[in-house]
Amino acid sequence: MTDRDLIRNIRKRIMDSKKLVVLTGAGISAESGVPTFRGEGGLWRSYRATDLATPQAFSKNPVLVWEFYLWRRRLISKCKPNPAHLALAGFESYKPVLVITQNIDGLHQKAGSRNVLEIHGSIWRVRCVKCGRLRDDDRLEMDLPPVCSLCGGLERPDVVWFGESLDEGILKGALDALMSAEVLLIVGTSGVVEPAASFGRFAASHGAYVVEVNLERTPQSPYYACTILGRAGEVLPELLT
Ligand code: BJW
Ligand code: ZN
Repeated sequence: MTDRDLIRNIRKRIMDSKKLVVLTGAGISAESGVPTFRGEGGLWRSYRATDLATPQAFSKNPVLVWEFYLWRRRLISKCKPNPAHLALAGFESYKPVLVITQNIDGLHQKAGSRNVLEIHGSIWRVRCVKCGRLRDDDRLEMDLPPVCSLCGGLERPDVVWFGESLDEGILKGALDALMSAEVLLIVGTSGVVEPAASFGRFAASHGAYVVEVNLERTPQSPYYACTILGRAGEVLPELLT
């Protein structure tokens, strides 16, 4: 099959299905200017992003971890949704779309997507480590570390770090959708971080036609119906508009 035929085939499957389910990772925001985790962008000062995204790093040095997240807030605040985010949001006028995202940047919502499950949390929310209170917080500057006005506990970004569990309700929502998906689009994720790395295989085992869009093949590619090699900002508008 030529690339053109493949794209036409996938478009038809999407158009014939009741609902589109999408799993996104850092790669979908790369063309907006948000650095990915693995690869050149994944460094801040001399630290690897994945070493700072841990409860151990936060216990050891909350101010350092907060500086990293504030730096990312400032960076993300300057980024706009790209044609990939916009194509997904625009597709809601044809079909129901559920976006399951590992990204904490909020760019899907900014593009207009209304049905987004943020399985790794949001950089725009904080959580008190002592009393658990959640609150929205979009400040780009603050005294560090922030403390809870209710109990005086330390506040942390409301994101999911390595070794932490995903929110049960959100995970269940994602698994339910994956189980009933006819087509699953997986965009810009390296497929190495669990449990999201297994979502595509899970959906495929329940009958979904799974399409991956990435610059390169991933360890999960062998389990999917096909991989389209290309930039999300170019491929998604081709598939969805
Ligand atoms: C483009 C592009 C363009 C670029 N167009 N494409 C089972 C086996 C082994 C280990 C585990 C396991 N179960 C759990 C674990 C431990 C751990 C894990 O998976 N470790 C592995 C690394 C080995 N998982 C967890 O701890 C999870 N918790 C959990 O499972 O709890 C229960 C449990 C705990 C412990 C043991 C057992 C069970 C939680 C994971 C939380 C991940 N958190 C982070 C940080 C979030 C907050 C923040 O952003 O700061 O989430 S880490 C980081 O990785 C972030 C991302 O969401 C996540 C995934 O990264 P992603 O999105 O795939 O980005 P990249 O950079 O890796 O890839 C980008 C891709 O885009 C590349 O492929 C590019 O080619 C592509 N690309 N430009 C298209 N223009
Ligand atoms: Zn508190």
